Amino acid sequence: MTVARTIRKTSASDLAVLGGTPAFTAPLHVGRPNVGNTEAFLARVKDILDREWLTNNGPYVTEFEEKIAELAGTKHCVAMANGTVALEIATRALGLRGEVIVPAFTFVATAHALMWQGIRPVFCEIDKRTHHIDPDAVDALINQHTSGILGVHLWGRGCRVDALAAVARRHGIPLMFDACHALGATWGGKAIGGFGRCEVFSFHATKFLNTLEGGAVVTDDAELAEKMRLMRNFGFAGEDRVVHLGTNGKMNEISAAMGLTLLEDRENFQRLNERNYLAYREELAAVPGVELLQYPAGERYNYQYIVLTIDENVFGLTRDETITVLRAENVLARRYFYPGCHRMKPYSAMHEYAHVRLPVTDDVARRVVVLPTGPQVDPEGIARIGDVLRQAARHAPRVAAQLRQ
Ligand code: T4K
Repeated sequence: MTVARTIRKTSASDLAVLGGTPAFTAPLHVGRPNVGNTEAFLARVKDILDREWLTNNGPYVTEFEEKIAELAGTKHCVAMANGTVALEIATRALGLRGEVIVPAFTFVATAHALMWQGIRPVFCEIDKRTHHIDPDAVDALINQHTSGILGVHLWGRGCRVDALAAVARRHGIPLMFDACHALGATWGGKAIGGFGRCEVFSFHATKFLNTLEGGAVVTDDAELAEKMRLMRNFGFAGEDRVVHLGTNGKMNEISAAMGLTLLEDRENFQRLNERNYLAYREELAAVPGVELLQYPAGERYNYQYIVLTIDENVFGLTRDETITVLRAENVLARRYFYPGCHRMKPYSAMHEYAHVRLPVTDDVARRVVVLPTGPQVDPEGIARIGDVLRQAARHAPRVAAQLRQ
């Protein structure tokens, strides 16, 4: 545990950015991996080495797929090397081409997975309140080139599945989801994983459940699952029988061993993240100009993302100044997914995107701060982070003057 418990911030001069001692003795990262039971993981690794079966649909991958399908409430799970390859294979298996509508406020892999295979991502506006793709804006972007809709359950909260499904149905195009943040979450009481034609999870080190690197596509569609299984293994249907175009998207046994080990602790990680979220909610409730993105009651979440939006006119500091203040305290807050995919290369440099105007995305991307959670953080540490933000708000003119010098 890296929390330094000694430093309370009760005055301006306590702030590290104004010369005080940092609140934490070691850096608190956003995305510190959940590691789980090391012995259980190493026992599985030994088993893999003893068995001398390292990849290509080994027994741990198969078991991991069964457990993820169960959690997602789907008939099939196809484990992959990472979430990006899973997105690429899923969109290709669905036959998407031409244009696909995606939110611009997402990790750039959502867009790149399309562009990588010559599909044009059409960037869509989001809802200011939820940060999710806006179904009305999707509807307005559909034309004769549109082959699908790729919704994103950003921050692990389900986006407006029903409204998106209605748009997709009306236009007769497939709907799929980037559920990379949303393992273990529900929407309308039903597990995320079973919506649209398929959904994609990421098990990157920074995700709620990691397989070091990894991803998966879940679906109820047996034919689609079979196609994706071929695609992730070069199109091989037998030892020397290639029946499909394919790539190498396979998950290896060590990754699956990590995933299985962490699944055993999943509920503990979820409870710990929820405890942290509730502590942040209490701490930040009275900080002017700081709004915590809420996880509304009635659904299940993994609470992996603690997301703030800063109103600089009220808080007194810009988002980037707020991050500087936190980093001086060893709280390595991050700005995600800044500045939005439409403002990143290659998209921002392409004439097709020159006229894209997404004011809500721009505004949200300019104001979001993500804070650390997971086992490295506890309510006492969160109280320290609350102190920092309270003092920063109270003494904002002095802090701003120092930072703008
Ligand atoms: N769709 C969405 C919506 C996504 O969010 C993502 C991935 C994808 C698709 C694609 O899935 P993958 O192909 O990645 O499976 C991270 C991750 O690299 C990325 O997986 C993730 N989304 C994205 C939201 O965040 P960065 O730039 O924040 O990662 P990185 O590597 O700088 O790590 C962040 C912090 O975590 C570091 O400051 C330190 C800590 N860390 C990281 C690693 C890797 C550790 O403490 N230990 C570690 O092993 O992108």
